[in-house]
Amino acid sequence: MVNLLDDLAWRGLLYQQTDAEGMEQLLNKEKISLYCGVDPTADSMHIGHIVPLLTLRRFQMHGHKPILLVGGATGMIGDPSGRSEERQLQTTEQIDLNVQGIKKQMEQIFDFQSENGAQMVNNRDWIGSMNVIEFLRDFGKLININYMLGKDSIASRLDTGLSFTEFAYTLIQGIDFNHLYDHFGCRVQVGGSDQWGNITTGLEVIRKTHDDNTKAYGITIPLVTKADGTKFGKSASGSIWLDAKKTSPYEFYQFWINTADSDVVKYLKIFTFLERAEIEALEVTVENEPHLRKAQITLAEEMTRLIHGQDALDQAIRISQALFSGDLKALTAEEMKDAFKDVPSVEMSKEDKTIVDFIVEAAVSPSKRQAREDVTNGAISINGEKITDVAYVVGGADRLEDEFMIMRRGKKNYKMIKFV
Ligand code: 629
Repeated sequence: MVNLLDDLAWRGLLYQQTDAEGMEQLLNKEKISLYCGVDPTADSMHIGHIVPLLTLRRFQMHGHKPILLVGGATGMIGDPSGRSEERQLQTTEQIDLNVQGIKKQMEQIFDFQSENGAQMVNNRDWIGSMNVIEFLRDFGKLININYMLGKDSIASRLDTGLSFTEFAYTLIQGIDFNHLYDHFGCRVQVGGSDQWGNITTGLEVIRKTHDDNTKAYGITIPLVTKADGTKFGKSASGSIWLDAKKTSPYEFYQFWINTADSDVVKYLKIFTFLERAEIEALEVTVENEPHLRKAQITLAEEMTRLIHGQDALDQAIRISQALFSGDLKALTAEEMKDAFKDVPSVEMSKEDKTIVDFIVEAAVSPSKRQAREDVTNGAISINGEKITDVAYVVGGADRLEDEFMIMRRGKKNYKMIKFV
């Protein structure tokens, strides 16, 4: 088996380390517990969250034990790291719902059964009951204001404004690390590069409350970037969520399929569990036969299977193929709705109309004359069925779920008609 740290380095997953040598020695000596936290700012995680989690899974595959922290307490405050503005507080009810959503997703990604099975914790269990005097006497005293002001997340906000609440956030995360160190034997915290300040606060708390033989470590993972300089993890319709209701498996699959050649090998390393030899073989295909997009297809398959399962992946592939070949009849109404979510749409009434009137009103063809020509030429189809008769009357049978229709003109011009 490959060495874990060598593998992480090869994948480009190591950004900063508090003590690289010390951690290497520790990992060579024993199986450890390590943690990463996610705050319940939404009811689902998005793909930006999963890089550190997948990294924890890589540790787990090498025998280490992941502790997955959901921030039921920190979520009530809001991490200022990497943000230029004060956050809006969320209600406790919303946070509780979000915690449930995030927990479910973590359960899908990790193995909880084996000897080093993952364990989930919620920092509300130890922070929630801490009173303010305890907080200030036991922990506030350990950390100097000067030390706090040196942190990026704090220094960068001194001009624009930072409440005491968000200022104190880093110490709460520090108390978490200390708590997990004491009660779960947790030795390492992993996070994205924005978490460096919070991770080192934790090490400071541990150092100040323990003797010299105690040692904990922090590592951060680089921000995932795109070669063209635009932000990773967004599509035309916004963030790429793990929740299938927010980002359908088909959209999720398409997101990865659309990865640029200049990014795809990097993403295979960061996101998949494929081995080095397999990734290097795919790298050759990007050079020699980029038009086949083998690397993108593999990436999309691996990611969709990991997050949504084999069935959802099969469905995403079927939708993609139907769109590519134009054979929409192979799709269910549900799949059509999903596949055409982002094409231009128009609202129309349910009144019966001839095909010619219909396509003019839907602005599929610019004029009646053109519409007649398009129909006769076989350029028009409804839900994948060609219409060549200019006298055809569009009616109820053409509406899917009595609600919508997909009209196509020519090879690739799709329009979604919504009936109102
Ligand atoms: C208590 C809370 C802890 C440890 C961590 C935390 C959450 C942390 C945070 N993380 C980001 C989040 O939750 O805010 N303070 O949205 C997010 N994280 C994953 C990566 C990240 C980071 O969940 O670390 O860098 C994104 O890639 O922004 O005891």
